[in-house]
This record gives sequence, structure tokens and C-alpha cells, in this order.
Amino acid sequence: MKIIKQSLLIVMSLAVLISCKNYNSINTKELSLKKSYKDKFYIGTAINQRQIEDNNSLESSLISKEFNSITAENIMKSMFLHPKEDTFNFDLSDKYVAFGEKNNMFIHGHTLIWHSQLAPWFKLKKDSLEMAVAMESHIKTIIEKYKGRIHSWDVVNEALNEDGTLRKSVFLNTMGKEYLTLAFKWASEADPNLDLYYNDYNMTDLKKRQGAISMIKHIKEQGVKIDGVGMQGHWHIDTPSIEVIEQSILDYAALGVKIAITELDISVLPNPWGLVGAEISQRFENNKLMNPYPKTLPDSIQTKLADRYNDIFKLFLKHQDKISRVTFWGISDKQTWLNNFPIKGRTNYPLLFDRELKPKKAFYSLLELPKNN
Ligand code: 9MR
Repeated sequence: MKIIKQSLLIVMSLAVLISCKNYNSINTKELSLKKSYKDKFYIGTAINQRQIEDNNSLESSLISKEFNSITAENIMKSMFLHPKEDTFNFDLSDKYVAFGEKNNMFIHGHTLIWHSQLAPWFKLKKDSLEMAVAMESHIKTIIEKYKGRIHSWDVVNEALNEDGTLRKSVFLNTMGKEYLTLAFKWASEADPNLDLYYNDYNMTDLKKRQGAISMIKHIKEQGVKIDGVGMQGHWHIDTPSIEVIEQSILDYAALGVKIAITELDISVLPNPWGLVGAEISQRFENNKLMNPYPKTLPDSIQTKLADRYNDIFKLFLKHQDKISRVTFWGISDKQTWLNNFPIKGRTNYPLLFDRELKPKKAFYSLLELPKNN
């Protein structure tokens, strides 16, 4: 009887151990994303305020173990960093930069000129001169503050419409299209050693791609420095195709700029009315059809996601000479923006770590890929 009881206890503890197999208990001591991709490109993640401020959690050790680059998901946008024309709030961005330095990371700035999450005072600028003064001081003050400590910036974010024309933002409306060239000029004057990026979503779509290409050519023709293109990877389980992503990488690389894959996450949920991209102003109704996996992700989809990540990273490795950095838009499925976009309150699974920070199949599908590619 005693022996049976003891064996039962052993079996039960083993079962508990297996079911609790979380990130920390897996023997990945020698392995991590950042080590695997060390000679290929930076592996980055976006971090939020909580992650910047909490230095001792499981989450922050996961960030420093797996990633060698960071992007601030929200705290450096103008409405937070520069809420009034005469007020900058550098408290959190100081902590963000310190976090990156403590962990010896490549630190990216996101973002200087963006129509969304925009400090309201920008909208009061009525003419070209007023806007130019505001933009120049915004760009230069922030870049100079972190000169030599932040290594690259999204100087302009999402300036294009889907058809490749320029978005009618407050910047375009007041200054005309030269605001783009000037933004890059002011950024390079503030720190000539920075890598300066144009960052946007749907950069694989043909019309938008053509728009981005002519914008970059135009900036370069003015003799102004632009170092790279950020292709936001807000992608889906089946789209865009690997071929289209590859063609886009080739097209941008032909301009002589670096390519960063930024904001990478892969939605596994239905896409309402064929919506693509990340236009935050679009919202739809939640329902069962649109939220098919409210509790867990079926194994078949978990595998499909892992395969999709695997295919995408094989392509990135093939073009490693053109790619400077690949940044995931968040750490885990728990905090991804995609739980609330474009439909509020869904359960999405777009990242490499699950809601308990356990690595998913997708994580393992990437870990050893660089060995053979
Ligand atoms: O992930 C960010 C989310 O927390 C914010 O609510 C949202 C507001 O616009 O911005 C998200 O990040 C965006 C990024 O800054 C620019 N590209 C699109 C991203 C997703 O909307």
C-alpha cells in the first residue's frame, strides 16, 4: 500500500512538473533568440511602461535574455513625450534608455513625426513657418537629449495612404510634402551618427510600396540622409505571401537603404471585411465568428503559426545582408494590441510567448533556424 502511495505521489509530482513547464524551467540556458541570430540581425521587442519600470519580474528577465534591441511601444510618442509645446516629459524615456543600456541593447526611438497619438498643440499650428519651427525643435530637442544613446529613430511614421499618395496630416496640410525631407534633415543635423528610418504598415502592398519608394528617392535627391525603411510586420496567418514580402525587401534594398522589420506580429484571427494594416481609427463589432479561440488556440493553428514564422524568418535569413533588425510588437499574447484591434476584447495569439510567458511552438520554430541558414 505504502509503495503504491509513494509511486502515486511521484507520478503526480511529475505531472505537475510537466504541466508547469514554463519558460524558466526549460533548459534553454545556452539558447536564446538573440544568441541564435547574433551574427544575422538584431532581434528586438517593443516594451511598454510596466515593462520599462519593473526591473525584476520574470517578464523583464525574459526580455533581456531573448532580445538585444528595444523599441518603446508608446511612451515616446509626442502626446506623452512632448505634451505641451514648452514641456517635455523625459522621466519614462530616461528609464527606457537606462533599461536598454543596462542590458547592452540596440535602442530604437519610436517615433518623432506621426499624425496619431500626436501632442494636441501641434494641431494649432496654422502655417508652414509655425509648423516648421515646432517640428524642428521637437525633433532636435529629443534627438539631442539621447545623442549617442539612442541608436536609430523612426523619424517619420505612417505618412502614406494605401494608394501611395501622401496622407493629409496636419504636417502635410501646413507645410506641403517638403515636411518629409525637412524632418530627416533636422534629425541628421541633431545627430549625424543616428540611423534614420521611415516606418509604415502595408509596405508590401504594391501601390503603397511605390509611394514609399518615390518618397525615399525624393528625400535622397535633395541630398538628405535617410538610412532605412521600417516595414511594419502587422501580418496575417496567410498574407502577405512570402513572394510579396521578398519582392518588397528587394525593392527597398535597391534604393540603398537598410531594412528593419518592425512591429512584427501575426494575427491568427479572421480579418473583418478584408482589413489589412494597422489603421487604428478602424473598429468593428466583436462576435463568436470573429473571436473563434476565446480560451485556447487549437494545436493545428499553433502549428500553422509556427510554420508561418518559420517561413518568414527563412526569408529574413536569406536576405540577412539587407536586414538590420527584426522587432516583435510585444512580448506575449497577453499584452498584444491585437487583442483589441480592430475589434475590442478578442483573444489573439500573434507572438512567440503565450499568456503565461511560456514559449510557443513558433518560438521553437525560430530558435535554431540560423544554424542552417
Ligand atoms: O501598440 C500600440 C498600442 O498600444 C496603441 O494603443 C496604438 C495607438 O495608436 O499604437 C500601437 O502601436 C502602433 C505603432 O505605434 C505604429 N504602428 C501601428 C501600431 C499598432 O497600432
